[in-house]
Amino acid sequence: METSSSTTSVDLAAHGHPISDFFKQPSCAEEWEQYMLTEEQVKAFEEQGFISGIRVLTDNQVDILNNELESFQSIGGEKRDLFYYYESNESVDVSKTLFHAIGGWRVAPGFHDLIWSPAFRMAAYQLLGQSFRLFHDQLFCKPAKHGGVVAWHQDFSYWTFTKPMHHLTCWIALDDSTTENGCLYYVPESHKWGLLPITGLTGDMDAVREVLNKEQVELFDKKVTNELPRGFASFHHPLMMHGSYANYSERPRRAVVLNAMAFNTLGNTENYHRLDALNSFPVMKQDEVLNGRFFPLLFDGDKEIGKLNVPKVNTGLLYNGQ
Ligand SMILES: O=C(O)CCC(=O)C(=O)O
Ligand SMILES: [Fe+2]
Repeated sequence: METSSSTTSVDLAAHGHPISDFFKQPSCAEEWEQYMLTEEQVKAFEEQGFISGIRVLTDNQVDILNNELESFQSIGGEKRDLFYYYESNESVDVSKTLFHAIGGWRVAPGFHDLIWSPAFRMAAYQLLGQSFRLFHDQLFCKPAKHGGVVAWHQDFSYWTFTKPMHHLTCWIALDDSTTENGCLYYVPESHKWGLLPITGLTGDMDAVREVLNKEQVELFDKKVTNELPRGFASFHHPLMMHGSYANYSERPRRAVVLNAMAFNTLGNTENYHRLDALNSFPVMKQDEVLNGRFFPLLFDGDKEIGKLNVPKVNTGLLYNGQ
């Protein structure tokens, strides 16, 4: 990967555009077509709350990101401070390990340019139904043999310091991800449940059961696995119930997650009760659009694809605010 190092600064958020040749970018509307989700995929997302099996990275790109990820394990000083969140082991059960970090896109060129992945951007545009920004990225890594769980949760339960709810998550496998090494699971249609309270991210896997009603428990037991080869992604709705079990296998299970939000998402921090959790995040003011260099515009529909006919979700149905 060639980066233009003479023009890069320590905080890569200074660059609101790709800084390397990590991806070849479409240069006209027609070149976006190869990345377009079908009508059926868009419908499936509306009905189930997720879609899966979308290739976002080549093998070589996965290798580059895994090398950068390895360098994050021993990172210190100025670079370490760029992360909004960094926990080498977030597991409540300390005999297991879950590396969780937010903000890698500010630190290393591959992760920086990943947010401009054309496959991610086209799909996210279709599934959000409009132009969007980066909210943030995340790394979730479980080492071989003793990888910790990510308890069942809805992403938006952690994001109520923003509004309205018009967000999307893209989960990208950096290792082949299977039931053995702790792949993600989804509860199809749980995105229709409304917003549930936070019940913890890294402790008791099933803690959320306590806040579910009888019907929800029945659906909960119909969870599905989201096995994916490295380089492939799934996309899920901000109210989608998802989680992942421990990794006792001989292989690591690493993943990078891209969280996107509609271009006009606002801060909602005034009465937010977990402000401590936002200590290292950029300042987000009540009722002000989250824009500027920490929330780069990743896709401007009019500019990128003009009048090209693209299947998109029904935004009123999926994102009617919470
Ligand atoms: O990687 C995992 O196991 C959890 C990921 C997650 O919570 C997410 O993508 O929103
Ligand atoms: Fe999540």
